[in-house]
Amino acid sequence: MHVSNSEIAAAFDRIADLLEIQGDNPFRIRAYRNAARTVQGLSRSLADMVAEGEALEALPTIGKDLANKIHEIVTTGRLRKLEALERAVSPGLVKLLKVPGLGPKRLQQLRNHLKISSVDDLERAASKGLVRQLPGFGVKIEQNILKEIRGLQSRQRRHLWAEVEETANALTDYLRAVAGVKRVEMAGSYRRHRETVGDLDILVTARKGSNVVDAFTRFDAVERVISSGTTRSTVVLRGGLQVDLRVVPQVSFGAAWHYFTGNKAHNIAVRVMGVQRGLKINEYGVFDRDGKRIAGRTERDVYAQVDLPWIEPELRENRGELEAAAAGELPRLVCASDLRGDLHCHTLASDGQDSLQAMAEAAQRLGYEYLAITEHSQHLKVAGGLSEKQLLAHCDAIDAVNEQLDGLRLLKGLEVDILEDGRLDMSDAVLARLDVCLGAIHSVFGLSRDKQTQRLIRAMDNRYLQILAHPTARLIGRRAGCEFDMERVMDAALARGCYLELNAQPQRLDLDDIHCRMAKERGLKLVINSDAHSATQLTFLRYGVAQARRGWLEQHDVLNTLRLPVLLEALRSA
Ligand code: DGT
Ligand code: CA
Ligand code: CA
Repeated sequence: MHVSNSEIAAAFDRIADLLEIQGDNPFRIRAYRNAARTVQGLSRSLADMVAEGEALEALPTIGKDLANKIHEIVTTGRLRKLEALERAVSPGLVKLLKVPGLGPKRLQQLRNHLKISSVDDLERAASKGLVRQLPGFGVKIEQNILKEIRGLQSRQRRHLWAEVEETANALTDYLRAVAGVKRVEMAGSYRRHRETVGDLDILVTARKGSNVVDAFTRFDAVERVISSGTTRSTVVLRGGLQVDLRVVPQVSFGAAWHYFTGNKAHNIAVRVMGVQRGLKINEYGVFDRDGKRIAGRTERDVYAQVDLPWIEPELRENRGELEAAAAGELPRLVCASDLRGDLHCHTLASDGQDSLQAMAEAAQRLGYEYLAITEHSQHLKVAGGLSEKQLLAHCDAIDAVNEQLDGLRLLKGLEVDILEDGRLDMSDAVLARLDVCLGAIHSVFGLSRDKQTQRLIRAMDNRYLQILAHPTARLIGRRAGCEFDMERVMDAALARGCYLELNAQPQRLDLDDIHCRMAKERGLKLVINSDAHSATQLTFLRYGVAQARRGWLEQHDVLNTLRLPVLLEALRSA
């Protein structure tokens, strides 16, 4: 049995929810929430730490009691405290807590007077005007509840970052063209480049009298206006994406941008640093003891007031970036222009949509030094996998294109299937002829943790395998990643001179940010690959770069920032 960090974090969050419904001590509730966040952000597996007898109390926010609970869940797979709470509280009530404005006290009233025990119950009662009759509720609160329930329903789905990119660009272009608008910037998880976003947050500065809020609600993709005032508005677009707009004065812009970029934990930590210096920091600015605004125009000014340099949005997750900033040890994050090529793409020869020639020309236009052509192997029949003979013929075709290319070198590669037992779906004799060999799992995702770990390590035992492609095989929102021991796989890769991929396909982004950081901490380089199935998809590399930045990666942590001769040398010694 292996209990993952996410499962432990989810258990703690759930305990916090249930305690809240019971009206328990707020400090205890916060302790569980903080612990959940700590656990979620760890790069090491708690189960492994327990197995190795490491002291969990050394972790921030984890005291003796929580350490015992982690121990219990890791060794028994159960948490008696949680089980007892689950028995005591009805499940519909847990969801009700998510309705903003409904504290545990009001929940009790709803339950006692109207027998409400689910979001649906509440919506029905509020629509019938029953909620307003309860002592302390009233019409206004009833309407708010209804509004929030509807918001909650539309907010439930998270959207892939890449899915909303076009909308975000269209909307900011549209707002920039509105009369009187001076500045338009994205904030929130979108600016932090999380792989998924709950909603979009946009900040605007405008001249007095500008009708920017009005214009916003008339954007052609708006389906429903949830709220609209003089300085803020919330709308839902077709397809269900919610967008929050806020109009802020120029003197506050930096403070507001910092606040609404988040994340919340980062904000709170910065605010605490302010308090330690006798300053009040909020979305309007930084204020001294006399309430005088001493900063707020730019983010840099806000950070400077707590003696920090400006911090890249991708790092703002309260995962150690504030400590690193204070110590002058922020990473110099990798950027798109550091990459010299791409080591994973497909052409018409397997399941790609463009010819070898078209892919090469596109890569040339992007200014790459190299592009590896890596079709599937025959085991993956649905994707037109190549037989040995077909692969050798394809290599000849690549050679022929290379003859005519200037500046760009096509590398002969393969995305070979890793079979269930860890063998590769191609003979060593053929693999020996390639420049690059990626190995990937495309089936039997559900092996036990041990078997999956062994499968991946055995694949890397093959001396020709250089890169483990989309290592967990997850599809965001659709398929959880395979269960295996990531630390062991990374150590095995290091020992064999292999590399792991950060696959940039927006629904994969595999490895994720936390795994990227885990690799970096071990000194394992990653390869950021587009896995393009068409010429236009080569530009997907930028999503991978964003994820790498969230994982604190620098230029030297990424293999394909190397010049071609150095890269080839690194691959040969793999
Ligand atoms: P999302 O939309 O779920 O992908 O995530 P965010 O980070 O975009 O969150 P959102 O849209 O709810 O709020 C945008 C930012 O506003 C958030 O990252 C931090 C800030 N913020 C929101 N609520 C609070 C709060 O209660 N306290 C503090 N300090 N900041 C908040
Ligand atoms: Ca947001
Ligand atoms: Ca928002």
